[in-house]
Amino acid sequence: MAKDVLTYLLDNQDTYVSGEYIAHKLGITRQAVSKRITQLKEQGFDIDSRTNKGYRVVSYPDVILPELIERETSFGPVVHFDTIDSTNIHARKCALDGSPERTLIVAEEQKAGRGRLGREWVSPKGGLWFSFIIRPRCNPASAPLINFVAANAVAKTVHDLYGIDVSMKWPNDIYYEDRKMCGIALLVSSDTDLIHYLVVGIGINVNNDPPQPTHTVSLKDIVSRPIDRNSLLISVLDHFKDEYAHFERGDYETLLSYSRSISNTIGRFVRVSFLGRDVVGKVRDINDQGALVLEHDGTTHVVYAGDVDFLRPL
Ligand code: BT5
Repeated sequence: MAKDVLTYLLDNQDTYVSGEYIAHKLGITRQAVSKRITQLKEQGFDIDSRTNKGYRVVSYPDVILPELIERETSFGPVVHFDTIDSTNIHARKCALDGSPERTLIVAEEQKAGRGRLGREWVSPKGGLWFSFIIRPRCNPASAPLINFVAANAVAKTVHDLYGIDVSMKWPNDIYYEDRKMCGIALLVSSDTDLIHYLVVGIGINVNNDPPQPTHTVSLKDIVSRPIDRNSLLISVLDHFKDEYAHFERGDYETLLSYSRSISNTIGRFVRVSFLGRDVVGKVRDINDQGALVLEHDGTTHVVYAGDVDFLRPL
């Protein structure tokens, strides 16, 4: 992302930055700086101006700020859209075009957001909808474990930032109590031995109204206040980096033991459906490949993919 007046203001949020300094750094006139400040104010930035001191950002609007994300995380370039079909689809195009690892696509709203198996993902303004590219050097069979990397990252983030305990419904949903707050969708491209790229798509209901209030929930309703989506995104990316380090080291035990600890699926009687086939049983564990281990009438079933329905309340 090209440097802009905003970059200098955000880099120095605790102090005032002079128009002259910014103009000098960017090679533009002071009038051009002042014009850009007016534009930013029109976009909802609260910028304090002081004679002889310069400018300081007091607060920013509820939009994702690529400059801030690039500065505060190890992810980027950040490509930001007001509206897009799906950040996953765009990230896949970028991956095919050779974009580097950790390229991040984020959109204020998606018109064709997608869940798994082509299902619709409702993505109005106010939510956090983003995708990024990774190229893990590992066997394609390990790719589903990235669901747990992402789920752990979201769960740890909301615990750290808001003190909320969420649970993970195998394999890719984050629930608050019995309502879905977040979904994760991976796009994987590989041959039999090697992963070419993986797109990690994460959707979190944040400041938006959730699509079906009895089944879904937004963070703003859990904490009863609006959420700073930039801080939320920064923290999820940070935690992702840490969880991904376990994965890259092959330390699946550390990764999965946290996932198991937040699982709402282990111990439940479930039906797992995949492409028209159902398996029913009590969930004993999530194994080291991330598969669900079910037991039914003394027989053990290992299920690698599917949708879980809980058959009995806890
Ligand atoms: C998921 O699929 O839960 C994965 C969702 C991933 C969305 C992100 S947003 C950024 C990136 N770009 C994309 O296009 N996608 C990713 P799945 O397990 O198949 O669940 C889909 C089901 O969740 C739908 O059939 C609905 O029942 C429900 N659903 C749809 N929109 C929702 C929302 N905003 N919040 C909670 N549940 C929703």
